[in-house]
Amino acid sequence: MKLNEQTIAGLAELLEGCQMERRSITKITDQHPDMDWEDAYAVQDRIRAIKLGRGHRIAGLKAGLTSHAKMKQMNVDTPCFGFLLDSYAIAPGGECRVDALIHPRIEPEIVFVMKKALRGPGCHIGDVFSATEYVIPGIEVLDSRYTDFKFDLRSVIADNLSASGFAIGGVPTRVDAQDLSTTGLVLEVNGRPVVFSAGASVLGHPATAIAMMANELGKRGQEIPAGAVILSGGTTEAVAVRAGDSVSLRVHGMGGVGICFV
Ligand code: 0L1
Ligand code: MG
Repeated sequence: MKLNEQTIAGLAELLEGCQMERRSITKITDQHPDMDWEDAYAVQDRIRAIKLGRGHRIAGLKAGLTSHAKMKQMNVDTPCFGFLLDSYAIAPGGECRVDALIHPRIEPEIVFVMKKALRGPGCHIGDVFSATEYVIPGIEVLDSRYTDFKFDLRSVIADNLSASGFAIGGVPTRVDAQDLSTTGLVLEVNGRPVVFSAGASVLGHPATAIAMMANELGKRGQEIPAGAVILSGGTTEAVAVRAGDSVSLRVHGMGGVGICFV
């Protein structure tokens, strides 16, 4: 690690404050060019502690930057991992308030709900299959605390991967009921299909993202707990939304989920 405790705590307060006050900043590596991955996850861990201290609860985990479309859009080359809070959950068909956000974007995702804990290292896709209760469609709402979503990998890890909201819904489906790599996803905004993708856009198969997450957490002595809800990562680049937009995701064989921005 390159940063001291005090700097990590200060960065966590800064980013969390931006989220609370709906303001954006330039990426933190501009001021701290030496910070490394460990520092970035330490800032994220510190933000989680602040949120838990305020009475929020962890609702799940997220993998991010797991598709080449996303990596290209954000100019990064490695997936990364973060957490979801209970306050981020949006009921299927529910509303998401834009005035609480800086510059929201949405992503279509395949969500895994786990029945068994998973701990790396050495975790592979077969382990993910046997630990998964079901998969289900999900829409993630992103809201980077960095101006114009301009960040690098370390900065976005520290900012908990722009996490801000998620809705899951549709038909809970066995992970082996269909080939998730050839499963098609259609994201519509105001009834107009805007992005199309297949599960394979996430690292060849979305379960790969879950295995990578277990292995990455394992390096830090942590695991994916039984019961975890996990966003496996956007299958396409994210789409900007604004108040008045109604969005829906349909996933072949798994139904769909929709939300409105107000
Ligand atoms: O896949 C993701 O959830 C991406 C998270 C962070 C990058 C972004 O804000 O687009
Ligand atoms: Mg995502």
